[in-house]
Amino acid sequence: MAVSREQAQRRLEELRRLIEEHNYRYFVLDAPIISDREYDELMRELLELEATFPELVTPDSPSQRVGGAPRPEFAAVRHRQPLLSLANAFSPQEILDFDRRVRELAGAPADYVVEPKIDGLSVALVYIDGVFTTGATRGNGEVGEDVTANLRTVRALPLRLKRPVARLEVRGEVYMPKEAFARLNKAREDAGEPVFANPRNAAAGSLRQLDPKVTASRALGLFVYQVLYTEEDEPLTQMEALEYLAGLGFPVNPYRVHCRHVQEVLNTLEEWTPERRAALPYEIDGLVIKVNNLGVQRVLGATAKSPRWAVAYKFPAEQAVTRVVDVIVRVGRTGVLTPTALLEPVRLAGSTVSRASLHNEDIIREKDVRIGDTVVIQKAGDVIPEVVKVLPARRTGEEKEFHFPERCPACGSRVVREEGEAARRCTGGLACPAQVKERIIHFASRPAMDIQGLGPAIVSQLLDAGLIADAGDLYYLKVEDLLPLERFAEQSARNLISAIEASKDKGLERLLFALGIRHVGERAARTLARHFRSLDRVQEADWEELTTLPDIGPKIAASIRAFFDEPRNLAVLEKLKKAGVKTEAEAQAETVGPLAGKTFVLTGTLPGLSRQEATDLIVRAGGKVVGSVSRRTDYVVVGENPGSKYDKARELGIPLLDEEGLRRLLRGEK
Ligand code: 0OX
Repeated sequence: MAVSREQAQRRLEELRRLIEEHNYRYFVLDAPIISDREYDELMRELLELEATFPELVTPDSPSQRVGGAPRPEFAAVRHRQPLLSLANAFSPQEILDFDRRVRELAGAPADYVVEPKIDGLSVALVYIDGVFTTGATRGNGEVGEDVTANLRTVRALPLRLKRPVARLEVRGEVYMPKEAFARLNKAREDAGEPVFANPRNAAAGSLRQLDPKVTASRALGLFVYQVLYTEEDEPLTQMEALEYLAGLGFPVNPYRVHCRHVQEVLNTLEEWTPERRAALPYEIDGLVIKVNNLGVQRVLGATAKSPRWAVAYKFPAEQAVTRVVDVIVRVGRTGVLTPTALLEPVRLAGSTVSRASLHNEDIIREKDVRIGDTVVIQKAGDVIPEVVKVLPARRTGEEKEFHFPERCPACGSRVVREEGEAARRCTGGLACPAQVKERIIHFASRPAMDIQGLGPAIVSQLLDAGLIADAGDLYYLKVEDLLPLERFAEQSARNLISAIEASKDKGLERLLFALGIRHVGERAARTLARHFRSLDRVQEADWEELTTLPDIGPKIAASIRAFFDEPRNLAVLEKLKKAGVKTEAEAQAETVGPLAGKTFVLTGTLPGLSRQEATDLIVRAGGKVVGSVSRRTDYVVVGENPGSKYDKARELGIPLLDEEGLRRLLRGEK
C-alpha cells in the first residue's frame, strides 16, 4: 500500500521518538525494555521510509547514527569559552593542599563533588532548540575540530534533548569501553597494524576519523559533566548541574559523590580500590574533585591553564615484581633499535604480562637493568608495561649486564646514535631486511594504502620467497606467483592481488604517509598532499618551501628532502608510478575563503605575526604560502629586514603587502 507524504512524516516522527527512547533506555539508563530484534525492526522501518522520502531525513534522525559520507577534513571550531584542563594531584596530601588553597581564596570551607575521571577525550556539544547541532574536540582548549558527524554515531549521545532548550552547551568525555578496546587492538594486531597504547588514544583515533562509518563501528561511550552555557535557569551547584544534565537525557556518571568537607573527599578516594576500578567496564585514570558551589567556582576562577576549583587525583600506577629473563632488540621501520625485557609472566592490572619496554640505552643504564634482575614493573593505564626499578637486594651475582649491539641484529650494519637522540639506529636503510619488512607492513597498513590481507606474516612470506624486495614490487605480483606459497589458494591469492590493485587509487595523501618518510605522519602527509597535489611536486620542493607549510618544521622538511635525495627510494617511486599507482591529488572543489586560489610569499619579520601565524591565517582563508617568488605569486608579504624575495618581487612587479595590508585582505577588503 502506498504511503502518502503526510502519513510518512507522522510515522517517521513516531519512529524517531520510539527509537531514541529505546536508545536512551539501552545506552544511558542501561535498562532496555525491548529485545534487540524489536529494536532492529523499528530501525529497518525507519530506514525504508527515509529511503522512500529522502527529503524527510532530519539531522536528529537515528538513521544518522550509522555515519554519513566521509569528509575531506575537519573544520576548526573556536570554543565560546576556553575548555580548561585539570591540574593533577598524586597524593592525599596534595588534596589537602588543594582544599587549603580553596578555603583561603574563597574565605570559607567548601563542599565538593568527586567524579570518576574517565580516560577518554573531552568534547564540547552544542544543542539548539533541543537538537544536537555541533560537537567539537577540545583541541588546544581554544580551538578544536568539528566532529559533529562522528559524534552522532555515539549511541549514548542524545540527538534531541528531553526539552527544547533554546541553546545549551555542555562538556563531556568520549571514551572507549575496555571490551571494545581489547577487541579493536586484537583486530589490529591480526591485521599487522599498530595497536593503540591505551583506550584514550583509541577513543581519540576513532573520533578523529574522516569517515564517520569507521567511528560508528567503534562502540564509543560518553559521559557529560559540565554545563558550559544554558538559556534555562542555571544550576547552582555541580551536583545540581549533573542532575540537570541527566534530566535532559545525557549520560552522567553514576558514581558521583557529594562530600561535605575534605575529609569525606579523602574517604571517597579510599573507596576506589584497584579491584573496584578493574570491575568498571571503562578505564578511569583517577578522580576529579570539584568545588560544588558554582558561585564559589566563579570566585576562584582559573589560572592560564586550569581552574582553581577542581583537581584531578591520579591513581598510583599498578605495580608487580618479576624477573628479567632476557633482553631482546627489535628493529623498527626507521631503523630504531628498541630494547624489550622478556619477563617471567606475572599478573598485573587484570592481564598477564611477559614483556616490558626498556625504551632506550640511557634508560637501561640509568636504571641499571641486568639480565636475571628482579624488577618492579608498572602499567599506568597503558597496555605496554615498563620497568620502574631494579631490586638490587635480590641480586645473586649471576646477573649479566646487557650490551647494546654495535651491529644491527637483523642485517649486521653498523648501529649509530645521532647527537641529541636517545635512540640507536641501524644504518642499513633499505639493505636491512627488518627495516624493509617493517616499511612494507607500514605501506600496506590500514591508515596507509590499506591493502587488506597483507599483514606481517604474508609480507615475511613474500620477502622470504624473493617475490618482493620493496613496496614497489607488490604491484607486479601475479596470482600465479602466490599459488605455490603455503597458505595461499586460488581465492586467497586472487583476493590479495585485487586488494593490491585497489590500493592504486587510495590517493596522494595516503601514499605520502605510506612511503614511511621519517617524521611524516598522517597529518604532515595531508598537508603535503593538499599543498602540492602531486608526488612530483613534493619531490621537487626545496627545504625552504617545505618549511613554509603548517605542520612542517625544519626537521620534517629535512627528512622529506633526505628521502627524495636517496636514489634507492626514487627507484621504488619509479616502480609505483610505472605500475599506475595514483600520484596526483583528486581535483578539488574550489576552496572557499577571501584568499581562495591566491599564492603568497612571506619575507622579513612582521610586527604582529609570527611566520607560522601568518601562514596559518592565509591557509585558513583559502590561500597558499610558498617559499619562492615566481610569476605565479599573487602577493609578497614584506616585513622588517626582507630578503632577496623582496627584490625578486619588485623585479617581477608582484604586489607587495605589509601586515596591515594582509589583514585587510583577510577581512575581505581590497
Ligand atoms: C573526566 C573529567 C574531566 C573540566 C574543566 C574543569 C573541570 N575525564 O571524566 N574533566 C572534568 O572537569 C573538568 N570532569 C571530569 N569528570
